[in-house]
Amino acid sequence: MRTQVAIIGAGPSGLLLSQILHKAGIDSVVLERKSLDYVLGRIRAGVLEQGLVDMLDAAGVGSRMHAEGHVHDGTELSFENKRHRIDFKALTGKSVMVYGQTEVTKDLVDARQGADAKLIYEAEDVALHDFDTDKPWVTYRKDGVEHRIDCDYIAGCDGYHGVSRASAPQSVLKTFERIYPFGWLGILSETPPVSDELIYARHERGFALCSMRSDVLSRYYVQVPLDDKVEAWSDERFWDELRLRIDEKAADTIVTGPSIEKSIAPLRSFVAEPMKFGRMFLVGDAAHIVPPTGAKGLNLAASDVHYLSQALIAFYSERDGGLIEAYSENALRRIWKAERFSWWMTGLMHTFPDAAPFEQRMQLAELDYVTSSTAGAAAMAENYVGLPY
Ligand code: RFL
Ligand code: PHB
Repeated sequence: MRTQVAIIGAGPSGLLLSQILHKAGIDSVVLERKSLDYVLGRIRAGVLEQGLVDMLDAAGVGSRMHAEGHVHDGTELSFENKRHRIDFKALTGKSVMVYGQTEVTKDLVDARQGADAKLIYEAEDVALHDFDTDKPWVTYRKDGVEHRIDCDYIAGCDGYHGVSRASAPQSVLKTFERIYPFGWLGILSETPPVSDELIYARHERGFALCSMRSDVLSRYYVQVPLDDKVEAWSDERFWDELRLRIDEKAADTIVTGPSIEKSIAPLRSFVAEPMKFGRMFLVGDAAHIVPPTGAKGLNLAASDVHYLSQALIAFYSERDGGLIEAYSENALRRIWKAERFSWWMTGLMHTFPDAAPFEQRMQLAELDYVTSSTAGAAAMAENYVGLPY
């Protein structure tokens, strides 16, 4: 088989890239290791920046998001038993969209399948070849049969544990990493959200987040030690702990119910440089991870897709390879700023096991500053709604 762009991974970055290229008349094949059901069963991000909303609209997959998603003009920070609102709209003129990554993925799959796309699930042993030449190719096995795809470019959209970054020349690859000494225990429950907007709560017992997917579906998280096991957290224990960490007003009004999903995710900051190796590109989580505190992971994957799709479109329509050469540099400039914001918000809101009393007071002083100074609030709001592409 031959295609113009071979895409590894059918997460949001691979699917969005494939859909945008399709709209521009560029052919691609997407290879995914897991089944479609598995991919659609993952509960992940929930907050979309305006930039991603605009890309989904331009890709022709925004209609369900506008009908079912919720526009949020601000968020709340809770500490010392009080909530403080950060008004995104007033401070930046922008808002965010609350709409689950699972739904974005589903909308993209529907669009790709509707367009008869080459979307290959359960592709085993994907391998990347000769991307340091101008004739790269990819191999995989499906139902016991070996296949080969010849292409012009390979997009590695296969997440943190994928094969693309592992295939890059390790002598050229530089990585930067911070592992945090805690994780997030998250639950999904069929209950109405406790508030109209997200609540990010700092408490001596640890961070908590009240988020949502719809008027009848809530997503809550509590910070837990890295070695905690999901089995140790009954629903009752989860709700009791959450109530202790949020302000009393929220704790008194929260509606609890059985969880329909419960999992623990570790927190990590990670960047791989560069993001281009000859004719192979890294995109999204394959190149970088942020702790979820700033809601940036999915949005960063989308900005990579923006830079790469524009570069490929310029190449195929005008034979101009300038943006392709600049892809890594352009994407990384924005990535490092989102890494900084996610690291900053994580440091501001979490309890660190070895934090001295002085550092705890610094957190509170910074929260007081962010919630009482227009400049402090504007800096947070500008980053949360998303820096320009
Ligand atoms: P994905 O979504 O990991 O997709 C990669 C795909 O590649 C496949 N794959 C392979 N396919 C073929 N061959 C191989 N060898 C392969 N190896 C892997 C995988 O099966 C998968 O389908 O990466 P992508 O597309 O770059 O998208 C990134 C986002 O998924 C990620 O950044 C966010 O989900 C991160 N994230 C959050 N981001 C936000 O913006 N806001 C949030 O609120 C937020 N919450 C979260 C999150 C991530 C979480 N994780 C990872 C557990 C909450 C959680 C719990
Ligand atoms: C979520 O709803 O899953 C969510 C929202 C905001 C975050 C992280 C996760 O910062």
